[in-house]
Amino acid sequence: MQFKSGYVAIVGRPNVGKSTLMNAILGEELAIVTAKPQTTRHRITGILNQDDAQIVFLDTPGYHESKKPLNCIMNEVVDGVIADADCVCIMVEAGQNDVGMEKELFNRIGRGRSIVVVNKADLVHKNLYRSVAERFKNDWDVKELVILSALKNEGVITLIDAIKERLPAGEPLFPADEYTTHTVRFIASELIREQVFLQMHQEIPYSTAVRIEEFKDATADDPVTRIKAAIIVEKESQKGMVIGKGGTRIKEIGQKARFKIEEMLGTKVYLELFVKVEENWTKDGDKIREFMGE
Ligand SMILES: Nc1nc2c(ncn2[C@@H]2O[C@H](COP(=O)(O)OP(=O)(O)OP(=O)(O)O)[C@@H](O)[C@H]2O)c(=O)[nH]1
Ligand SMILES: [Mg+2]
Repeated sequence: MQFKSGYVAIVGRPNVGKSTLMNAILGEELAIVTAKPQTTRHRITGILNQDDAQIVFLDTPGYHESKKPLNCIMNEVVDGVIADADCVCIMVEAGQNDVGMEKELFNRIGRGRSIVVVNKADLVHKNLYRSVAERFKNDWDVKELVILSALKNEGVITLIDAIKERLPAGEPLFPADEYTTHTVRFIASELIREQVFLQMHQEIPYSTAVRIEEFKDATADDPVTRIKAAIIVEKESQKGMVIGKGGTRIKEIGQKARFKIEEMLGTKVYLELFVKVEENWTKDGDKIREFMGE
């Protein structure tokens, strides 16, 4: 059997479960997941290593039609990933009615490279599966469709098999013992942003970015990873909200994020967080690109 390798994009509108699927496939909590839409802002690379294949998954920000600069740049990330991928999983929710935006993506990507992934199957009755599948087969003429539940990890292996059939023969693209290309520094910044998304509401998560200012690895002499990070907001009025009464909110964000960073690194972590205002950063293309880089 020939070894196969390639890039597989996961695209779709915000909140359909793209990051949950990638984590389920990898068996790792690599991409942050929250109940809020537009959680993912970067292209997140997760590598599945198997005996007969290496599949490099590219999780993407939710694609949508807002004209805000931050959203436009997030869409650019998706466009770039689509252009590079050998195969693209276009994800919709089982209960989703309007699939106009996804159809446009499907037309652009092409039938041969596309797999329609219908997620959140656990939320609809099994009797509906057939009509959901037929809709895409009849209206779109899809070549491959998989109905699954990323959250319950049901149907995921079927998807992996369908992907493998579409991948070209080739050598591994990355060392076989790695499940991501991201630095721990980047993942740490994401774990802090995840807590902001989980603990803050209204516009605050969407006005926030995280910048790691210092990252000192644990050593034999100092077995603690020392991280200093700024939570960036875009208005003075948001600063107090992130800090909270008597500093309680930022303390809670820090504690929860520290716990997850410790789990990832397997060392003790000292995490120092502070809040910084960078006026209107979500409207400034250069600033956004700085935060979208690693
Ligand atoms: N019931 C159910 N919920 C799911 C499933 N997959 C994901 N979710 C939930 O849907 C929400 C969004 O999941 P994400 O994985 O962050 O979705 P996403 O598509 O990556 O979202 P963005 O990054 O914002 O584009 C979370 O609350 C998940 O727990 C599923 O199969 N079933
Ligand atoms: Mg996501």
